[in-house]
Amino acid sequence: MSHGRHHVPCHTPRPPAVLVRGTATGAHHPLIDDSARPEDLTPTPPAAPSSAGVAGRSAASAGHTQDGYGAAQIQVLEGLDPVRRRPGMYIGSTDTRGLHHLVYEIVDNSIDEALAGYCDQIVVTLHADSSVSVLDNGRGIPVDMHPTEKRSALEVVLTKLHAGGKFGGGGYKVSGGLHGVGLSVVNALSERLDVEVYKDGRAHVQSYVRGVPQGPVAVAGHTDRHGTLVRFWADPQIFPEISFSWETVATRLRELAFLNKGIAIVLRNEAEETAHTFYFEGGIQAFVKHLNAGRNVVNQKLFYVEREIDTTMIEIALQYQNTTFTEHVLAYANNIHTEEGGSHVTGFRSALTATLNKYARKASLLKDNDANLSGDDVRDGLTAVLSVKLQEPQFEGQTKTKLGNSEVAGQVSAVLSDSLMQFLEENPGDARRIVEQSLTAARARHAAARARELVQRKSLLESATLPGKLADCSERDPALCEIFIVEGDSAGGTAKAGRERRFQAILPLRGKILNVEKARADKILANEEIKNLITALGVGFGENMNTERLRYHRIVLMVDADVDGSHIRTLLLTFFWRHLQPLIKAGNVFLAQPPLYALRKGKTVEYAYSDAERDTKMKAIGGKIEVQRYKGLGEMNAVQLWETTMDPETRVLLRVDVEDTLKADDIFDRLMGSDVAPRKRFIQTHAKSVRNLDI
Ligand code: 1YM
Repeated sequence: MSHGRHHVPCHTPRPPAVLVRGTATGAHHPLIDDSARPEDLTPTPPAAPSSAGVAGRSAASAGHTQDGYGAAQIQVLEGLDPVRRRPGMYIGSTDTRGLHHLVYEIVDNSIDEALAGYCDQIVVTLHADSSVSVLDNGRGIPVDMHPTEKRSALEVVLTKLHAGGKFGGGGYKVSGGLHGVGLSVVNALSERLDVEVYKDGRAHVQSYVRGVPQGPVAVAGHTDRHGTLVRFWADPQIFPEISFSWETVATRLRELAFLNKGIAIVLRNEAEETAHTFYFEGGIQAFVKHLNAGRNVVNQKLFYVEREIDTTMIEIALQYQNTTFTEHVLAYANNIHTEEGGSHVTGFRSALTATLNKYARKASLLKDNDANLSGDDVRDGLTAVLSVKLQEPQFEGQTKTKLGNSEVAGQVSAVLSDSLMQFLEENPGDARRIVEQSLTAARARHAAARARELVQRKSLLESATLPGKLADCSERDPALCEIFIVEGDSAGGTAKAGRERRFQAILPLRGKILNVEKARADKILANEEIKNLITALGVGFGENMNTERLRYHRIVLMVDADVDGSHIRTLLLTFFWRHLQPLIKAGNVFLAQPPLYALRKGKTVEYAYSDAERDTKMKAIGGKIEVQRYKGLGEMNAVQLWETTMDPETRVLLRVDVEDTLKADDIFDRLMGSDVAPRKRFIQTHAKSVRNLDI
């Protein structure tokens, strides 16, 4: 980091050590204790600032017109007039937010001085009279005569809107949005402002009223200290409310202390005689720890890098947590919280994603066939602070909190890629835990995407024409219509031949349909059988599903009474439960109950739907009975199928009715998810316990 801005030339003659007070405004100088003689002047240490910083001085008075000050005053008034007329342009607003901005503008000057390497202490005092003072132990604002302005540099800084820019160049003007014009803006919006500069063994003082100097810079006495003290009284003509909030100021000072490690920032409350010091040796590392306090962290060792690249200072700290699965990435450019992101955030994100993927593949945590982790995946549970400091920040966006400098993206990305890869390789345990957290996020993301894509596909499905395989009924009133979803083309053929065509439709499904529990939306909807089913039912799919368009009020699943059949039934039920749940809840879904046995004696045939029924019926019939076990629907002819399974007069249908939906969710999860063991157990326990008889 380069040091300092250009010095104001020091060879110009110093202004006479004259104190101007009791001027036309009649304002009292709050920093001056007239009772003390100049020899008594004892400098107070920077850490304990007070208005006693200058304890006394010789009082010589000078009239404005005598030293030609009048003209300068008019000039100043005109110079700062735009600020007083349109304060919002300079500080955003004149509400309490804008009011607090005044403090930050001054503190920013001290921070700049600290970043230039000349200052390590800043003391902010909230005074009992609603004024605020800021003291730093930097070099002190130059007080030499300005060569062209014919006034002291200090006065120029406090009265010229673009003084900061003019004096600057070189080093970092890191501070906020006003780029060095901060002091003059605060001065313009203050009912009064006093400044003291401790420099070269002297204390220089000057006082302003609404931006107008009440005299030239005066030497008030001797001092060993160095630094700048600015105390201001916000102008009630500008601000409806002029009292400051300790909490608000403390929050910003804490943030600044995090962002600028090694600077001690003290906040004093004069009325309550309290003081709080914000000082973080670790800087943004401490910031991340603070953000993650009370959370369960994933990587024990925090990642941290600080590097300068092409005059851009880059600092990144990050640590994953799994207490909440949200992303907390705070990005700053020149100490400004860039809420709208920008180039530094872009570089950060791309490097994080690329590096974690690269590492995950290298460490075989991602296999060749696995898709890359996405940006969202790698930011799940991430807590990070990214701080860049650059020479000429460009702020864009709605609220001017988006960093525009495009070169910063590559700089941040280069620094992070490099250092993060090294960190992961040196801390394999933490690295594995981070990647695993991202992998978990990826799985969750896929599940969510499934749901989203369903919605997007709905229009496609709604416009489709009825599937060719559907043997539709002629009745148009859905309340009177039934559809049999039949396993296999051959059983489909039999059902078609046996049905009552007027109100019964048949849709044959070829083989096993897709297990929707394990497939993503795109795959589900690419599945021909499922597409046919959805179009036949007519209700659409996803978010805009409309059950009122249901074309058949009875949906009957008709499968073989064997293992394959029960599997197909489970697959269908899973699909209905996951994607057409309202139909189940409305009681539209049924299971056909084909008989397990045909019991023949001579020309009469009886059917049994269970082993128990078979035994009872055989006893009742008596004699020699031919028992046929149906292994599939295909073993029945059309008439038999009609009589046993489809005829509303004689058939038995089971209505699918799920009372406890949460439990059902869990069951389908275990039944159809990727874990095999629970599925096996469940099927073995429940396969034969379907009850809930209807019709
Ligand atoms: C309580 C507010 O303003 N501190 C401060 C400001 C300046 C310097 C040091 C400073 C800067 C430079 C050289 C330089 C400023 N100087 C100027 C200007 N605290 C507070 N501390 N010497 C001292 O940048 O080269 C503007 S701000 F323009 F006069 F140099």
